[in-house]
Amino acid sequence: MNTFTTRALSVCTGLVLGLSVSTAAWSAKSLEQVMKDRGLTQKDILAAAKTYTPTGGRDEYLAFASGGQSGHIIVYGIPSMRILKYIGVFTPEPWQGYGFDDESKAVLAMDNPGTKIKFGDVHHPAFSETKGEYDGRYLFTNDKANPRIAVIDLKDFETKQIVANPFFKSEHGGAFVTPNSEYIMSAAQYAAPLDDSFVPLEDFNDKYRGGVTYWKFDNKEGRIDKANSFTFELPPYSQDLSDAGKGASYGWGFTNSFCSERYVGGKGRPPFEAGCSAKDTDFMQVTNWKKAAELVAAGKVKKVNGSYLIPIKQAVKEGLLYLIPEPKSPHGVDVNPKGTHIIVSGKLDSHAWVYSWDKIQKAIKNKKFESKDPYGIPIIAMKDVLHTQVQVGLGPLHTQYDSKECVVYTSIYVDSMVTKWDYCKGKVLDQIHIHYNIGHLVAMEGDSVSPDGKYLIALNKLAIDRFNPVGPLHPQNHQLIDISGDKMELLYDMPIPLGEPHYVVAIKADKLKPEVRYKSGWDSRKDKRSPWKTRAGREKVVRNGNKVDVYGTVIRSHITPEIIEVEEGDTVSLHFTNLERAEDETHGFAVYSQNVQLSLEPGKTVSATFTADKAGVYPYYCTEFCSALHLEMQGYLLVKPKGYKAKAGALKVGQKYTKADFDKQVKTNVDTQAVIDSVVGFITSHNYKDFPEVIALVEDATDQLGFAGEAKKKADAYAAKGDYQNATLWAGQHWQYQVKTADMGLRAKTFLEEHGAKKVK
Ligand code: RUQ
Ligand code: CUA
Repeated sequence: MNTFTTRALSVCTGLVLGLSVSTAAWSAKSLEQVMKDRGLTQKDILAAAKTYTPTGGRDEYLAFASGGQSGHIIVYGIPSMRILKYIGVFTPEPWQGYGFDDESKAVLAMDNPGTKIKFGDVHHPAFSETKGEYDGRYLFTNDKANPRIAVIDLKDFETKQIVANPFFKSEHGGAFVTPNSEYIMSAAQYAAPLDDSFVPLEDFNDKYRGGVTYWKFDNKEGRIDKANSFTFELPPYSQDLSDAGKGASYGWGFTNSFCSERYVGGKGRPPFEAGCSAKDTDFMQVTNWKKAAELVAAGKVKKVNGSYLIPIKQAVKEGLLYLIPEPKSPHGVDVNPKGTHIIVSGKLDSHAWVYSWDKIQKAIKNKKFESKDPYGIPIIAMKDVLHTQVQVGLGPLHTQYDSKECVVYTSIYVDSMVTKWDYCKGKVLDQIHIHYNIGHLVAMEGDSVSPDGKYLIALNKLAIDRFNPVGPLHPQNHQLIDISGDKMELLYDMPIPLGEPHYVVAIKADKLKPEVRYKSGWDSRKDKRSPWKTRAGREKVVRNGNKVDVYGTVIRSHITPEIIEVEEGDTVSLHFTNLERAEDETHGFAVYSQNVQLSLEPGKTVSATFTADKAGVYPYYCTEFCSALHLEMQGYLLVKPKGYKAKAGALKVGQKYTKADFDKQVKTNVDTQAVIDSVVGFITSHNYKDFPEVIALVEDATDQLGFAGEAKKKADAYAAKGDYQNATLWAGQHWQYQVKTADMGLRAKTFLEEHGAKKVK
């Protein structure tokens, strides 16, 4: 029996044995027994049944959590709470080659010369929207520390663009999206001069400023259009979160502030926290982006340092900017799905305040203001626009909307709970205790015009005793809550071991249609064919002075070229294209001591540029276990000393092959072909064309078989010349391709068997 059939058979017997063992284990212990052994209650079992996702099962929603100081986005499924991916956004992420290949380095360097800044403080992710519904195309998020916004394409879950705010020195309140992704809102937090100059704190009131930027999003290009974005200059009130109006309030934006006292601590004065929480109210800033955009388009807004800036004076004159008092040190501002009400919570108040857009609009229309702030901005009296005020608990922060009208959930920081309440009638409906100190919370599609309800996730700031201790730095705790009934039910604790997620957005999983492969030779960061795209058989090395470009390819299980020779001092650019079309056949690429780690998903082309400044031997290899011969996916970069003369004579072979070796390999290949034929027979005798997954596998298998044919031709040609050394090696390569073909074939066959394929002939 040849090696391949032995392997296939042993896999089969392993499966059968495995099954019988686990069946025995299942039947040996009853559910009651397991519950008793693990101390589980009926309620636990019910919670488990609501979240447990059997092998192969998928989640109904996908959550995208900000990764806080990690600079990443974390993707997980709901209700299983299984982490699916970390997306590198503001921080290099080697698994995805992010920040290690030339293409993604360029993303991290956008508005960041020399990639000096290597981290981001990610706070608020937001989905792109169409008519106020999440459309599953893009995700935006902010960096609070180095005021930036990133665009992530949900076709491949990769970061495509980063833009830095032209005016701010910090940016907490972003990203918030207008209903058709016309603009992405992001507000400053800590007031500062709007340019990079030094301004003494004595001039705080006059020269320090805040603001809110409306980044124009080009929906066709999928990129932020910096040139047509604009910023409202705002007073030095620390702007906090924003939300875009929708429905009734479409065209407007709402931005909180705290420290409207304009207090500056330090130098022996009481700290910021005392001075910033002295007044009973702060200001909500109401901005009209639609009218502002018209002014910009009409050429009526001036550019400052290359970007549109609407001075406070102009905004007031044009009726674009208003203030409304809101509760002490507010945090969240959340517009309801219809856009008729706005809920604001004051961190130092126990109430959530509901404002009526209808009343706000009337006050603006009738020019009914109670006064002006020191910067001349009209202030609308709170009593004129308040709908209701509800006692929800101590330290309310953020509010999420349910699918049921008027029902909302507010996170209560100090009391560590979630309050469910009715903002129309102004009454509390239910409360649930969580562990500990909740910040944000999210309901399914909770920021859209049609929230789904169903689940709520509490993003707790502290985990304390919830998980096995792992040192002084604890993971974060996301708690899953069932909100489908009248009473909220806590279902699950999920540790998040990466940064501090501030906010999560959750989208129905079937709205996302990520691709499984790129068009061949694709530069994923620029979304177009790479100039370095290389096809099989066209690999080459091009030297230009001391610049060496390597056009290479990778495929199971070899890297071409396998030997790269350069000279000490050369600038080397490696450009690799993954030739695979098979799903999940990603190859990696690392070179000894060059800080190179590429991730080559099927079809992708990426580059790595470095200076070969030291003569030596540098092995390189594939970093993803991609096939049985993954470890053999290797090569050598030889950096020759200047003026090096090659030795005479050919490479000495480590092993010699004879006709007998060749014949033996040929026999193996014939036997393997028989296995392939039988698998192919099985597939083609079934309705495999009804299964797109199988079609893809068959295509890949056919590809591999094509390569096998080419290798066989070479083997036969060498054999005909009596060169059994090369004939045996090429016959071996033929067998390698056969194994890959069979691997694909068997995967397809198993899939058909498991998915009830029908016999057609
Ligand atoms: S934050 S806990 Cu959105 Cu940065 Cu509220
Ligand atoms: Cu390719 Cu391992």
